[in-house]
Amino acid sequence: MPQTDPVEIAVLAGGVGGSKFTAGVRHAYPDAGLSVIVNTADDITLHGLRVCPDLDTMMYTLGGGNDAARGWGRAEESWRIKDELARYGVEPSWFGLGDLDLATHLVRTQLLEAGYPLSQVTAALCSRWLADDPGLRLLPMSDDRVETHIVITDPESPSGRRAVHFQEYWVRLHAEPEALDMVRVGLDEAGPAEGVLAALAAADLILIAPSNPVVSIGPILAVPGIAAAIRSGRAPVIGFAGILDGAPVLGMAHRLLPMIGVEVSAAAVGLHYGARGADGVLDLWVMDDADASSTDRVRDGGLGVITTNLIMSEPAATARFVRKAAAEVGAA
Ligand code: FO1
Repeated sequence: MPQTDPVEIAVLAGGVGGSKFTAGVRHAYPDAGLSVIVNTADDITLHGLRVCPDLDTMMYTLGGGNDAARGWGRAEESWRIKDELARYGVEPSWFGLGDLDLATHLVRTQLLEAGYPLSQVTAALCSRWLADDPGLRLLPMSDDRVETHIVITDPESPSGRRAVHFQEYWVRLHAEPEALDMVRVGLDEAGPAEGVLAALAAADLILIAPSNPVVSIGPILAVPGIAAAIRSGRAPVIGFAGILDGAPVLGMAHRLLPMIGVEVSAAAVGLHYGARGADGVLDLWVMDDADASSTDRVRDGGLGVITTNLIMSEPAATARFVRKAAAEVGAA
């Protein structure tokens, strides 16, 4: 049967890995409508400003303004305000807002305080960064405030435990303390942001980026209504493993997977997302060739699987594996 390129694509993604992946999807399908549903459970308010790290990483990366070496924040950044805040002894000093980046958070915070939902604020910010690509839309997973907190041991607390914001766990504590539990504040009452359900309904292909399954993809799928819309939709759904040969390609997912009882392996993450027919969300799970020995395990779990080279060395490499996977579900 002849296959045609998808006209509309929806991607679920987190920050650094998610934006690399999305750049590859754009390379594969330059003419498709591309809606990226981005995790916002990493968001935090600092110095009175609302910071949305995954949305910003996505916006700067796709808009060509990111610092590629650092992975987050602006290229050619300076840190004068951060240094000045430190001179005042203002905390937190462990989270760096660059001078250029600060402008984004100032604009976002002002618009949010004026009453605009995050989805519209994001569209306003993207009208600068993504003006050259009108088919590309960044959608926060929710317009409601959702924040992941990680529970760690604290001998000084009466309960022996303490919950810290995900950013504190990730950036200040480098994910070193064992993650005992996770609280997603606001998630149960949250709903999909404006445009999210419409993007999923319009999609001819849904792609789950190789982002952190616990704190990036997990929150998106847990927003009430999103997983159900994916499961009941007409579009084939393909997930891509961010774990290769038992270790994350980027980030520290290995510090969080044990907390939700999932082994640190590509096969286990695929089975965790699950097959659509069995209450999961996937039609196809894509793992790196390094994990070829565990394809039977995934298939035995009722999930379709292929392996390929998943290293996102450049957008063209990502585009190759995305197209290969799409062909597998008849959506190349
Ligand atoms: N990551 C860091 O490791 N240190 C930082 O100081 C830091 C600041 C920062 C500021 C704005 C922003 O959008 C992202 C920032 N990140 C920083 C990245 C970041 O928050 C995390 O890597 C992600 O949330 C995990 O996906």
